Amino acid sequence: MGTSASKRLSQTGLKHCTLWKADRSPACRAVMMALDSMNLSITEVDINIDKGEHRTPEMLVLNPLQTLPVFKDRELVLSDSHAICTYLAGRYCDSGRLLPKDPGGRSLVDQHMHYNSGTLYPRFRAAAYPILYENCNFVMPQQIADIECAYSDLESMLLGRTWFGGSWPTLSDIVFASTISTLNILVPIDKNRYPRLSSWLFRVSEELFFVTANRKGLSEFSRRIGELSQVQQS
Ligand SMILES: N[C@@H](CCC(=O)N[C@@H](CS)C(=O)NCC(=O)O)C(=O)O
Repeated sequence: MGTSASKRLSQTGLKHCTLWKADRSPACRAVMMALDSMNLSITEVDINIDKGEHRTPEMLVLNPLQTLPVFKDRELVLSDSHAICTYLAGRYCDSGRLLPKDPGGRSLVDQHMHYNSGTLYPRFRAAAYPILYENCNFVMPQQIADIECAYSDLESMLLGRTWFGGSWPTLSDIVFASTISTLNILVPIDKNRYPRLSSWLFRVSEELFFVTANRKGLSEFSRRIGELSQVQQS
């Protein structure tokens, strides 16, 4: 377990906030991208999931669900990446750039976060966890089919749009960027079948927040999956 101030882009320091995270985790990377996108620096504590550091008595007091990320701002403790991103954007980003202030724009971002939480993320877990934790060395056919089905949904959602939530990257794109870039390791996105999704992934990968806060953990995930499975790593 190691503690540091986040030093990716780090401009406005919020000393009273702490994030417990593992770079390999897409949910943690979403929060890290949101922080970098707002140029916020907080205390970060690296947790080793493989060593069970997220299950220590101290961590269980903060989050009985035994998942990461966990976030604390003074007395407030949050343990869901979507809630953390929304809180940070609502509390510390006045412009409404990441989380639109108008009810329509805000609902669209909420809708995407529900899709991420309710559909994409469970499909990520179903594909990755047997490899990470159960000695399976491939992505199972049903999981591949479910992920392809999600790619098809996402391709439709991008019709006529450059970004998911608006004319610029919002929390929708940040939250999707972490999950979809990770799914792409497990089931590569075919650019002929999903041209809009693959262009969007290329576009979002060029954003500074992705470079500073997603790439390293994504490589770590890719390397780990490569060691444990027959999934081809690019
Ligand atoms: N809905 C939660 C999901 C969090 C979650 O499942 N985190 C994973 C890491 S990606 C975790 O902590 N897994 C614990 C484990 O692998 O034992 C969120 O978005 O924060």
